[in-house]
Amino acid sequence: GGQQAAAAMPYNATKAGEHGEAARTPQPGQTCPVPHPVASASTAGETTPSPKTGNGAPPLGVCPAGDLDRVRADGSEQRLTTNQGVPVADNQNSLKVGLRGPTAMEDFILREKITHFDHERIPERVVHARGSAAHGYFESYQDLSDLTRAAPFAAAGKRTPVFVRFSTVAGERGSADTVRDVRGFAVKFYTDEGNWDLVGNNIPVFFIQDAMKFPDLIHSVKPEPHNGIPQAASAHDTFWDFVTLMPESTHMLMWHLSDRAIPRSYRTMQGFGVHTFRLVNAQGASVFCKFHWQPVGGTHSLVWDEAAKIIGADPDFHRRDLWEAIEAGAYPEWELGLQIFTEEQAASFPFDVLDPTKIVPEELVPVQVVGKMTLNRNPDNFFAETEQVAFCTAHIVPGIDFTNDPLLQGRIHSYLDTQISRLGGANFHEIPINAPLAPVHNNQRDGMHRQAVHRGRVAYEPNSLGGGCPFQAGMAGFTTAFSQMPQPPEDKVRGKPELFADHYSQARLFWISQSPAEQAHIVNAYRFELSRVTVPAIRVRLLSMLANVDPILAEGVAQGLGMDVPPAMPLATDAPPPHYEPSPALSLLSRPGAIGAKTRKVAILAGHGVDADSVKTVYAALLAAGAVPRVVAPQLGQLTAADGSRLDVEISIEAGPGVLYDAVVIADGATSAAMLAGDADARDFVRLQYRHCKPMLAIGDGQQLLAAAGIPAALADGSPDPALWQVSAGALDSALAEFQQALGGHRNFQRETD
Ligand code: HDD
Repeated sequence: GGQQAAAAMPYNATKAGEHGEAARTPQPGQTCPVPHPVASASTAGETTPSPKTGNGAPPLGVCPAGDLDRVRADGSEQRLTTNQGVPVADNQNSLKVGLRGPTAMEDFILREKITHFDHERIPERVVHARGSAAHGYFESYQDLSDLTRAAPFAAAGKRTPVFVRFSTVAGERGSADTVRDVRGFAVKFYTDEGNWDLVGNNIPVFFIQDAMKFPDLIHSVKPEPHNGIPQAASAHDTFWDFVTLMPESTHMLMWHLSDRAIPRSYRTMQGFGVHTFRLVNAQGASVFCKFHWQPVGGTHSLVWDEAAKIIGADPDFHRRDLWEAIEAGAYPEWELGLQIFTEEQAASFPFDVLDPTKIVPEELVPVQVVGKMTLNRNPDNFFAETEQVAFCTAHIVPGIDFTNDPLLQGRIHSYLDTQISRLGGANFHEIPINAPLAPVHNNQRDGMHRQAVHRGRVAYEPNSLGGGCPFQAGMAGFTTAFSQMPQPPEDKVRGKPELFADHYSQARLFWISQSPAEQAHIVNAYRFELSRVTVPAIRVRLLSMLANVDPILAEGVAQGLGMDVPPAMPLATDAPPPHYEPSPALSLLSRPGAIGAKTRKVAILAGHGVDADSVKTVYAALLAAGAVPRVVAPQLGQLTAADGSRLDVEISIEAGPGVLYDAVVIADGATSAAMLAGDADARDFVRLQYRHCKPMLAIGDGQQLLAAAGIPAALADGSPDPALWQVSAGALDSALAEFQQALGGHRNFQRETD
């Protein structure tokens, strides 16, 4: 690896020695110098190798990495060996009986290598197969011991290591990132008192109310079993057949069809624990709690046309974004918010807090921010860490407890169980990424791939031969160990509480809380998804469901499908539905974020004859604002500017199309503008930037490209477009300041015509 090493070896000098008689007297193997780790590099540029892509591991940040040190392997300046540590002389040729003969059975080196390769794959996760993860830490803002004795909240400033995996749900491991889907948001806290996994999503509710229906839900959304189509999409018959027969999914569907399901970045999503949990303090007093992760960078999403095109342009869009932000030192951050309420308060709510298809509106119970999570280190190895990490909702620690939410209750079983088949046995907790930092001592023994070497005769309890150890931490109370909150017993029954039957009030709450642009996106998303459904009766059923949510919504979707709104689906309850006022917190636009232009990707379009000063001015200003500028041109190599100077092109338009950038600047220069105006890729670039409502700045002659691409100079009603700047070179400075300001707002939907 490494740029220098690659440059020093333009071809493989020992290749010739593998052939003919020379093969009987092999040359010494090649070695290459270890690349020098560059501390703050991004992987984006060709000239900026990252320590992650070289052999050397970077210096360790905060705590979590510490314990993986013992298992880190690094081959730099080492000789190649078999798995038994035997040095290997020739890694090119199998052992043959004569140069043209068959391969010898005794070639244990070949056989070991191939056998290992044959078994490299493990089963992918049955859901959430596609994901990406990073290390970091959670820092508590305050001492929360009055509410909970959970270790991460024990003191202000206390840091707990975390490993966080983001994922899509339906797609297979190799599917694209920007599909319409719920995103998983799973956090493993390595606390002083064992691992706590908060296995959440970026949407605070779920499709179903009871774990009994989970296999049905997933079977309906996964590729259809007869033909394996479609990949990573809910836009097909079986999904819509199922959910329209399950009216409890109405609320979740509103979120699923909103822009929440096509995030701009993992860094710009909220996360939610979904279920109501309990916090328990050292005295055994308990309150209910909902967990919220709030991105410091604000909540930003893609638009559907863009998301669909990114699937082709960069299927790793979210994975790359997370990786590059961390490599560049722009560490993603989320604040942890809690909604705390008592059992008595919960009893007064117009919904059941055990129902995972309901939120607790923030107007009813405000979110109190209690700490911040920072992701500051990429994994060293995708398989060892991201793939092998095992999250389990059953992993809670003293101070946190479950509630009787029937979806959560089923999950407590599922996650532990699924790891046994996915990771090949009951000892998956010993895989380094899963091992707690807290010590583990019990009498569980043996099993596949056991790593620990347990000492002594005693593997049972009670014992006297081991002095009674490991001893029970104490049944006396809540202070020394995990104890369940006592719950009064009830009769066994298969059924649901009465309030679970209200399927529409909160779906309506979500709808009336959205901005007009967000509402339009929801209508369009229903139109798209149901247009992909082939059975007309399913469309009718969906419309009869939406008729219970809101007439404008139902009418909009019906129009999009060329249908009339049918009579509303019968309700499951006679009880009058609760009334909710709009909740502004439910709109993505309510959380613009505090990072402004930081980490926004901005293309500077240029061709030969460009005005070098305009490029340099914009580049420097964007860098200073923390944005990520890239010189994008019709072809790689160098541009000859109007003043004869030369500029490096960072990526070609073909390889870096418009959907991959948050904004565009078109540089000044008559020849450059003419070159871009004549280039179909360049015209598409700005058309899509325009269509997707992104900030655009054209300097001087650069405006010619906008004209060639047919970009309107004003909005449809004749008013000026607030996200489009067409300026002379002289007016650049003030326009640039406004443009940078607009980067923080991400998009201007006033322009939208979809
Ligand atoms: Fe689940 C994985 C989140 C309901 C069964 N789930 C999984 C992951 C996330 C969630 C984030 C991926 C973890 C990772 O990155 O490795 N799941 C949720 C949320 C749910 C939910 C927020 C509802 C509130 N899940 C749910 C139910 C069941 C499962 C009701 C089963 C009864 N989920 C699983 C699983 C998975 C999983 C089969 C697949 C891979 C894994 O666990 O490790 O156990």
